[in-house]
Amino acid sequence: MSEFVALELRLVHLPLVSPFRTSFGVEIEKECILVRAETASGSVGWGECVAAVDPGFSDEFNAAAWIVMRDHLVPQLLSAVVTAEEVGARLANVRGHRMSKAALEMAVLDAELHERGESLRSYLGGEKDRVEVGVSVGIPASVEALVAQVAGYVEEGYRKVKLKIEPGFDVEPVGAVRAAFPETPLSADANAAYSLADVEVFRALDAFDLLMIEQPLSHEDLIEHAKLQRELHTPICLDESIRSAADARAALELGACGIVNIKQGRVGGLLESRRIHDLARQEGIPVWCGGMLETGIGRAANLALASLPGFTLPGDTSSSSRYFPRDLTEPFVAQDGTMAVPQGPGLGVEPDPPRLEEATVEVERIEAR
Ligand code: SMG
Ligand code: MG
Repeated sequence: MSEFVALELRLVHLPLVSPFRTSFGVEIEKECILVRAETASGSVGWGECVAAVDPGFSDEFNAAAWIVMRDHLVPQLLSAVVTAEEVGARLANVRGHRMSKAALEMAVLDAELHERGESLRSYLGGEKDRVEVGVSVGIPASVEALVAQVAGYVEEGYRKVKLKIEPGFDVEPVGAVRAAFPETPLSADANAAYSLADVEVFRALDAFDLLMIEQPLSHEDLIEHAKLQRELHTPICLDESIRSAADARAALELGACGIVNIKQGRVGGLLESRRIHDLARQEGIPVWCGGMLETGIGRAANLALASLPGFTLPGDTSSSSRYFPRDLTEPFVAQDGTMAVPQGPGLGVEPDPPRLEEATVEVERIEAR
């Protein structure tokens, strides 16, 4: 339980090592909002908002997230004694904006856990010291370039390679990678780029022994995913379509997927993520931790989440060097396809002050009155 005296929003820009292209757009530079929460007793907590510059992955984007946090969410957390568990209910009068709410919950939780001296992993009920990780490969210029890139990642030891697909770049590239790497656990992520009329594409992908096909159809759909799933052997994994535990329950009841990708930002926070994990586990559905090209702050939260027992498939949490020439925190490094779960209080990491200053393009401090 903490009393918050100030919350600071920071817009940061970090160069990416290479552009990341998906079916909905390309990201050349990482831009995100960090939240710094300060309690009356002097503890500090950090949160990272997974929204991007454009409303491509979802309807959330940074400029809107900044306003909704500053004007509608942050004021409700200041001058009050709140626990992380209460953040969701306290912010429920604002509809949607889950990525913003998740960032604030993360900062509140980090501060609270620092006050208690407890790690996020322990708080969430994580059981693993290291978690299996994979890598997500953007759409490249050619199939040859893709195969070469995958070769490097396989060499690095990643336990799963996820290929981004879109209409016109699907069966051929996935087939080429499968032929070059017959043993590598592979998946394909369409980011909602197809419709049921494309069923033949998925029948063809079905032949490549993929671990899963991620979000083939509309970001708001469950029913058509259930229809498609009945046509395929490969499990469908839902990402964009699952924004809450209620969505997950509906998806499982409908048979819309066999696997769930959990991203704390997409579902409104770590606590909702745990509810989805618990539900899926009860239903015998595997989950894994997705990624949103987070800096070290968000990646620390992902690793803690991925240490829960139902996360039985490798996550999209790759080494810092996969994303940034220089991360905001100490770099994360995968070894033999696994990554250590931070053990210190809260997230167990914090931004390096000079690095953070260098990356910051805007700061706004909102104080309790
Ligand atoms: O964090 O390594 C990462 C990115 C993983 O592919 C990834 N994320 O749909 O799962 C997904 C995408 C969404 C982010 S696109 C910028
Ligand atoms: Mg995805």
